[in-house]
Amino acid sequence: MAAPAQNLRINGDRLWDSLMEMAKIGPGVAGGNNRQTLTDEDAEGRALFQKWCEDAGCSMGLDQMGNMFARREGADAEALPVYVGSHLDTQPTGGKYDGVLGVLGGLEIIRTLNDLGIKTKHPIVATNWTNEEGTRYAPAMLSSGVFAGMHTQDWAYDREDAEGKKFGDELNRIGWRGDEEVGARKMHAFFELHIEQGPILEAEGKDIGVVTHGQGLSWTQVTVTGKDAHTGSTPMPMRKNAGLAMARILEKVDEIAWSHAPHAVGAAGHIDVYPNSRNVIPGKAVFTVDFRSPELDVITDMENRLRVAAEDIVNEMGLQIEFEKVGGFDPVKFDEGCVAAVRDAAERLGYSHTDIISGAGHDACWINRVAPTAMVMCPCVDGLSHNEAEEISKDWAAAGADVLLHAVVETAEIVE
Ligand code: HGY
Ligand code: MN
Ligand code: MN
Repeated sequence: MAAPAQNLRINGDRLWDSLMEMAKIGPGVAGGNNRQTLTDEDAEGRALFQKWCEDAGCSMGLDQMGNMFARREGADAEALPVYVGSHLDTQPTGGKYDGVLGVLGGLEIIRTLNDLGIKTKHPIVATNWTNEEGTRYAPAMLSSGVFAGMHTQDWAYDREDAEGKKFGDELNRIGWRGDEEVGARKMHAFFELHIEQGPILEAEGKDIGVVTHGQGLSWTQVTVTGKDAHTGSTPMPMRKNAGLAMARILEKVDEIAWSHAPHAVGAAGHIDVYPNSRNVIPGKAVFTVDFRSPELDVITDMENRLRVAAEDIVNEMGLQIEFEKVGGFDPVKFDEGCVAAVRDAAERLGYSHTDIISGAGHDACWINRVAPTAMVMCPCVDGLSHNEAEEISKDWAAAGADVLLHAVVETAEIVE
């Protein structure tokens, strides 16, 4: 396959303008975004993405999980398409680039090929995966997971948010449930551009992360049950304080993760105490423990030690405990051919680059199970993400999209 010409580049201004335009939808309170999945804001962002894709001459597809597919025809209509995308949904205090850069980077590839009149043998399909974040509906990467056969659609439709609203009902409510069977689409390859969401690339002064692996993830929801009681009149020995038990368990979570330093990580981002009243000892605490590591046996060890430590704590305090696995995937090794296409692209374009393991989960981690897959990463300021202050530079965005363009076009094979 002929490699694309070195001077083949995307339009960085247009990509940046599109990022800023999309960021106006579902604004946060501190300059970032709150465009959570299946909200009206998500629907608005989807409509804008669809309009842009149609303006670029794409035909649109939509499956029964709301995954969006914008197809640019190839010279060989029978050839399996090269897919390129990420997610438009954000955290409640999310940034402007997490996921969005990958979706709009895919669109920018199509816009650039249109500008230059370049035809590829394989069609190219820009993609938006529903509910990558897993914040409103656990688990993360829900819809790419259904697409890859990791979850059933019925199970996904039954997932409930904190208000008890079901995923399937909300997808219908916003009018973005398609007819296509989920996972019926076959791919020649899948590429995802994403900000690193960590400090490595910026610290090492690298423009591009060539993602060889993704670390594995485990989400265990823990429910501790004690007894509501008065914070004033209840003697200390009589208390069954679920909040205190949770605090002791979270101390153990930190200790367990540190015991596998430097690569393992652990914390709880979701924490609810009930009834959450200033003068009531919490009778219940519900929290999700997030463990991650590039090594599966480390994840398994952390999960097992969590249960043993937590059981000991609640038994000693006379409380009850339940565990529910609400998310997880094994560490991922991306396709060597696709990874090489990313690395060769960075080299050809003269961008500094380094191999990297993804700390965060991505739709690519599931799609890698059904198609040759690789990721391109760009740095982010101070490695900060899942924070409204998330920031990247215009040059980083352009470099990442240039590399994505070359990797996609080389895989899709230029014909004229
Ligand atoms: O949790 C993750 O790693 C991703 O940001 N959803
Ligand atoms: Mn993301
Ligand atoms: Mn995210």
